[in-house]
Amino acid sequence: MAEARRDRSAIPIACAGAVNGPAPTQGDKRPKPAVLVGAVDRRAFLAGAAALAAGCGRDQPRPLFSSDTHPDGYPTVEAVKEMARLLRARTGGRLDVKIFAGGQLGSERDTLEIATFGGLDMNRVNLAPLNSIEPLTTIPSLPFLFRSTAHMRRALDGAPGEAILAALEPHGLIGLCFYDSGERSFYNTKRPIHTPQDMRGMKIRVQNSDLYVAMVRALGADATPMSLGEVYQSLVQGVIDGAENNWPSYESGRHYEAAPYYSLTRHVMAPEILVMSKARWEKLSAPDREAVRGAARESVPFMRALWDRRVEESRARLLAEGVKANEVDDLAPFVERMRPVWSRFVVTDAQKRLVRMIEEMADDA
Ligand code: GTR
Repeated sequence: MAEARRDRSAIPIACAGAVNGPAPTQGDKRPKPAVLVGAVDRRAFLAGAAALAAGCGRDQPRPLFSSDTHPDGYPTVEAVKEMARLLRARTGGRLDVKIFAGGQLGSERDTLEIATFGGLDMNRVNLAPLNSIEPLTTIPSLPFLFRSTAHMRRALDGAPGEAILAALEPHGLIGLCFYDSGERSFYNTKRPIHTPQDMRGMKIRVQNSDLYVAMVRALGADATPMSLGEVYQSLVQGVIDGAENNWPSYESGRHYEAAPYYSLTRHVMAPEILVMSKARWEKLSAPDREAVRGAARESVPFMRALWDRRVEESRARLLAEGVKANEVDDLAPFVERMRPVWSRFVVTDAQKRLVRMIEEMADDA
């Protein structure tokens, strides 16, 4: 965060297509060590953008710069590529998106802050780092809220989703669409988890969100917030004992190599979100805004199909690699301990309304 703050004054609105930012490594499915690479690339990105911003002609086409913590090939990155394809088709190639994948521009929290101030055009993040910015984003992150994937999709495609996207605008962000992130479960280096007692005293990495800290503490474990790019090393070095994520991220970050016990608690189904900086949005004409929003929304079914396939592929591959996955026969003790965090994080009337709306929705999509 401190780094993002320092950089802020130097961050221009990204402009023109010729910024020589670092190209995502094609075909490299492994995440880059975001902490090390990110710092260097971010400087290069900002320096390049600053140099070009000065000489950028008004009608010169300029791609929207978009960040993603995941590497090329991951469903979220492929979804934004699809969005870019639709956008190009709709605007005769005038509008395009350049994706900086693999956490090249920094952690989700840092890049969100940069987007908020207009230094980055678009960002694909999980809802977690938005929890401290907008309370409504906390709702889909609540443990054991969604009853099924269909229920989650229905809520996000409907009025609750619209309310969350709209709530971001006062924070300098335009919510474009939600992408799937599946079910998150705990994994660790030590043993299978069947009951909360199995997690006692374990150091569990969480995303930068007070809600996630509270969830893990409620289970009797120690919560350690850190960015995704730091998790692999921290597991290897024993700084943490475990973390929680969906199958594709557990695979893609190679966390399974160090933490082979994956226990299917399925405690959270918080989605991903694609946001745009309001500063950049306001520079678009009304038809261009429509094209951007339309392309983002139309990339959602594409992403979901990709996601469903990827979850199955990741699961099958990791089981074949020897990951020790276990079902949790009795989830009740997890629900009992984690559910009380709702009352701490659902405090405003708008949040309560949203919870009610989601709970009353049917499961079928
Ligand atoms: C992934 C998600 C990322 C990030 C990551 C994490 O599932 O796609 O956006 O939130 O989890 O745990 O940091």
